[in-house]
Amino acid sequence: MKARVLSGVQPSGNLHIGNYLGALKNWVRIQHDYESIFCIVDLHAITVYQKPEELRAKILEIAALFIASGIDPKHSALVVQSMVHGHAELSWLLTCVTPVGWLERMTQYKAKTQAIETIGDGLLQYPVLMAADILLYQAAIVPVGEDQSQHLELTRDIAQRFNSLYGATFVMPATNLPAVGARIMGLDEPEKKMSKSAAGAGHAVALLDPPEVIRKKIMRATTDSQPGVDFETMGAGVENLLAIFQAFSGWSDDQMKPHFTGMRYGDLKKQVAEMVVSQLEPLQARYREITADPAYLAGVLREGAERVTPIADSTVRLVKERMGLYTP
Ligand code: AQP
Repeated sequence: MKARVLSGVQPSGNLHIGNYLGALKNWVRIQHDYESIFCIVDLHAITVYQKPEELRAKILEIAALFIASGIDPKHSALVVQSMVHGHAELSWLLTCVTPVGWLERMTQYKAKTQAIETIGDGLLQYPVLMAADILLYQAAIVPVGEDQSQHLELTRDIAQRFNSLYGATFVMPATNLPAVGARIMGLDEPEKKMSKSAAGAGHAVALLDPPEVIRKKIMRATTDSQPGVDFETMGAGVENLLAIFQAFSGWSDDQMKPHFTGMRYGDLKKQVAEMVVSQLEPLQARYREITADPAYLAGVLREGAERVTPIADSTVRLVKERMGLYTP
């Protein structure tokens, strides 16, 4: 039996090239080596307010983008998190073994709650729900961007704590980061990671941005005051543009260095923009085909939920038994 892979994306905004290079591209690369489950984690998205109609539309948009990016629904299960009850149920069971101090230490929790007056409990519980997503399927491999490394460590801590309290139950999941593109930075603020919720119009390239918008955003990206690319002294903005090029192209370091050394920033940006446009145009064409057939997408999501529900149910049952709940 193949080991299981699990990962997910929140339907909380426009998917960007950071999500693609940090997560989706890697999923596509490894999906056939494993039994693969990819989730649209809508229960995570509602930890901050989402307009209901927009959220419903976003869930389908993200599912279509998974397939357009190369996820093969005949092999990999595409799952809307809220369609499988085990996610929420296991999350509660794991909440009961998780010290609150572990959750308060999470950097994403601290960052997300900085600007909020009333902090919803869901934001604190977010990493427990993520642990539940992974442990529910006994996933061995979790391909994510670097920002999720801390949450993965916490998942292992929760699994270990549960195993030591109640006996060996959970597989320890390993973090799988892409070699290049694990942390794509904002084009306007290269010291901050590219993020769906950042406000700036030039911050992120969305996967569905038209070519002209992509070109404009990349040509306006923040660089530094040097005349051209110097791999020894470059600033974060230039490093980020090169990372974007390398992650999309698949070029090695040995190809990157001689090609870009000394190149003026205007030319660098043009080459990055054309690389991104050339990679996203076929993805966007596939997206349009998929969304032209809503019944197909609905079928993929129904079938995905049906495929994984027995796995989820058996884990929840095992956990309940281990904890001493009544399971006739
Ligand atoms: N900038 C990034 N570089 C590389 N990988 C990234 N990921 C996110 N941003 C980058 C990876 O994308 C996957 C899905 O992310 P998510 O939707 O679960 O939430 P997020 O990481 O919180 O994404 P955003 O874009 O920053 O959304 P908001 O602004 O809503 O918080 C994950 O594997 C993540 O590592």
